[in-house]
Amino acid sequence: LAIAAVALALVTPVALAQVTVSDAWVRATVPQQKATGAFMELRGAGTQSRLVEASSPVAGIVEIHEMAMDGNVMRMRAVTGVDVPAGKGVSLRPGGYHVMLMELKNPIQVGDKVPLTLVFEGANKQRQTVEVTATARPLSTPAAPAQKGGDAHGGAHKH
Ligand SMILES: [Cu+2]
Repeated sequence: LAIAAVALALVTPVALAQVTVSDAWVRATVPQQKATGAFMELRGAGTQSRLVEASSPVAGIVEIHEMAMDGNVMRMRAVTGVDVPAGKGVSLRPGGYHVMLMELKNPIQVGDKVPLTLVFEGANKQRQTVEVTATARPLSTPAAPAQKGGDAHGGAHKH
């Protein structure tokens, strides 16, 4: 009976009640690099919610950033959050939204597992915390076509 209960718990559609996060990864760093980006796929819950906060033990400061073209220069800026519409997918990826890890305590090596805590806020202001593990991928990952203007997650990142 206990086993049946566990199995039932696994198939209960909790996923509908919360945002699901998949394919989380972090860009590996080179020595002296103090900031990098974390990327992932978000899948909206049954109702609209918003990624409002992120943290990680590997970084002193974690912000939610957006990259966008400013004239013909790609810039990034901190945003107050990322909306995740009900049931819709939102990508955090190079060239767009990302979780910015700053004041890195150590270089992030390819293959490292980086814990991230994401906080989502629902329409009712209720907060939901999602823990994910992001795997570090090489700096040169050709993950997006939007890498014009150099890699802003390298030494060029300024605040
Ligand atoms: Cu950034």
